[in-house]
Amino acid sequence: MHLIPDRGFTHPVPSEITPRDLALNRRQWLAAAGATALALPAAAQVARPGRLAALPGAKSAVPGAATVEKLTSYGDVSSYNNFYEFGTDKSDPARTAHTLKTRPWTVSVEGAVAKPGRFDIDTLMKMAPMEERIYRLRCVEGWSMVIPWVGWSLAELIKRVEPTGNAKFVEFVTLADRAQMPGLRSSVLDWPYLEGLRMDEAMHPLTMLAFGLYGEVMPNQNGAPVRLVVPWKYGFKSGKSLVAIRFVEKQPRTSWERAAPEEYGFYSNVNPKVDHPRWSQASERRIGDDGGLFAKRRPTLMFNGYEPQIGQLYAGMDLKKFF
Ligand SMILES: Nc1nc2c(c(=O)[nH]1)N[C@H]1C(S)=C(S)[C@@H](COP(=O)(O)O)O[C@H]1N2
Ligand SMILES: [Mo]
Repeated sequence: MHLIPDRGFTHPVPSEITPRDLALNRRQWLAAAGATALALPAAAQVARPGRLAALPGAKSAVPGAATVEKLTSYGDVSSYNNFYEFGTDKSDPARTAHTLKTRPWTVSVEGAVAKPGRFDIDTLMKMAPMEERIYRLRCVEGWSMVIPWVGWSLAELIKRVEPTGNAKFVEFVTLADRAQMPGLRSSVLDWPYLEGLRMDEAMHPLTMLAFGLYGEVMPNQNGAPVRLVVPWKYGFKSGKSLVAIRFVEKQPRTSWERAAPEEYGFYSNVNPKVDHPRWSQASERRIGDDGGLFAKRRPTLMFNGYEPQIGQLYAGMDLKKFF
């Protein structure tokens, strides 16, 4: 194993990528780049921007936890956001989320578990070793980013709270505090922002609780102090600034399903073959690509490129019906 130490981080070098990873990545890369890239790009180098407190993560061993694509810049990741609690414009959260108080903060774990509890955020952060994971994020609106998150698999928490047989789904609840979140005055969504996963999706090692990005604690606008990241689903499944995680028997009715059931299904797996009623999902604009709005669009990959890791979760399911 060859690791390049860099300001406390470790990064994979190409010699660590297995032949299988390479084959998969190369196919995805060639497809995405329109077959123009013959050589794989160098492994991502994550340097801290030096804006917030350091939160280093070790290289993750989870398959799929590092794409070989160029990272979206910290500037773009932290200034082009969807976080409706802070306004509906992409530029609103970066401007207004400074009012979010991230300490003290607790995450309540409730419902069908043998060991429910309220976890103080600083205790929660120490529950498992921090890992750096480079995931694609694909928004249902047709843009995407590549973000180096810091956190660990949600499964670590789930195993500790011991779900009972009645735990079939997991609900994720975001803070809803009018004093801190100016966007709550608008009724675009039913607050609090509520999302959900099936139990096997929540347990999948790629599903992550993220506490930071780019080697630093999470910027408020990206969902400080803790958010979900589910890389094979449209971005809205990844709830920000979580205050509760609930284990339930019935499939949750998420905020987006309540707002527009024809447009946002419970599953919302990235799927280039199933269009949103208002937007084609066949291709995407990578934020930061040369040409801005006029940059060449990239083909969207099935399950956002994570099909080898998660495809079997949906074996036999009609993905048009369960969109
Ligand atoms: N609480 C909450 N979480 C949220 C949202 C939101 O409006 N509120 N927007 C979602 C959407 S639509 C996307 S694409 C991602 C964007 O995450 P990012 O700003 O970190 O890129 O956050 C998701 N999580
Ligand atoms: Mo989104």
